[in-house]
Amino acid sequence: MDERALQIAEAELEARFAGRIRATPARSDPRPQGSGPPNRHGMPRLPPHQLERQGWPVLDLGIVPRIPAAELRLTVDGAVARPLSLSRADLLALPGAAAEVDFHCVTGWSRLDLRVGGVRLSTVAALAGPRPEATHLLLHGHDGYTTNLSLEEALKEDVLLVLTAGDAPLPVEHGGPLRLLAPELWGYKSAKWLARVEVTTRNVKGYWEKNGYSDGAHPWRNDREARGE
Ligand SMILES: Nc1nc2c(c(=O)[nH]1)N[C@H]1C(S)=C(S)[C@@H](COP(=O)(O)O)O[C@H]1N2
Ligand SMILES: [Mo]
Repeated sequence: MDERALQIAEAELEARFAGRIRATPARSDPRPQGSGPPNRHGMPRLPPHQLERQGWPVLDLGIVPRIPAAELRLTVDGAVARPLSLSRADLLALPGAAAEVDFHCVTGWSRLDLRVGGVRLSTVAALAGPRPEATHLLLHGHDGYTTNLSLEEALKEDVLLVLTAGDAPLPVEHGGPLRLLAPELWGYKSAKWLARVEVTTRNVKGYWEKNGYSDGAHPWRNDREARGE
């Protein structure tokens, strides 16, 4: 797909989901909990019961896959018109994106104003072309981790496939060479060492969503534990 066609496909996909994106809790909650001045979307900068940390803590299941950047492959498959297998060079050839984001871990820490770069997930989604019946994604990490996202959360402009943090390649302990970052949801939605984006036609829960944490994962509603969803 040439760059112009990709831009159009991405704009069409965003238009299809614009209403649902605006209605997500992190953009529409009339009474969000938390403290501090408004963040980029009008929510309090710190969700309830969170403590700001200066560094960037590391949290995962303890398996650290080491994928040389040159061997990176991202599979995008499932309910899509065009399944993809993207190398790092393929990702770098796409329109790039950078963002300053806040990162909130459900265990109580928040790291504010992280500078990250890469490619918007919506760009890669547009390239693959989710079929009309697609509703969710299941993200797969090289460590066997999984997490699920609704398309209205996944297609937000601040959801990035992250290749750099600060001015450096994303460190391996934070999911390098490639991770996802979904800053408006609890950190467990932000899959590290991303191997595969599976587009699904129903909500298939991931590791923590099946093991006790909330599937909605909305920080400003203190939405932490699964409640028999
Ligand atoms: N592949 C993979 N991704 C993962 C995890 C994991 O165990 N494996 N843990 C999640 C959790 S619970 C959090 S809070 C963040 C932590 O990211 P960080 O270590 O970069 O702070 O990664 C998320 N993504
Ligand atoms: Mo977490």
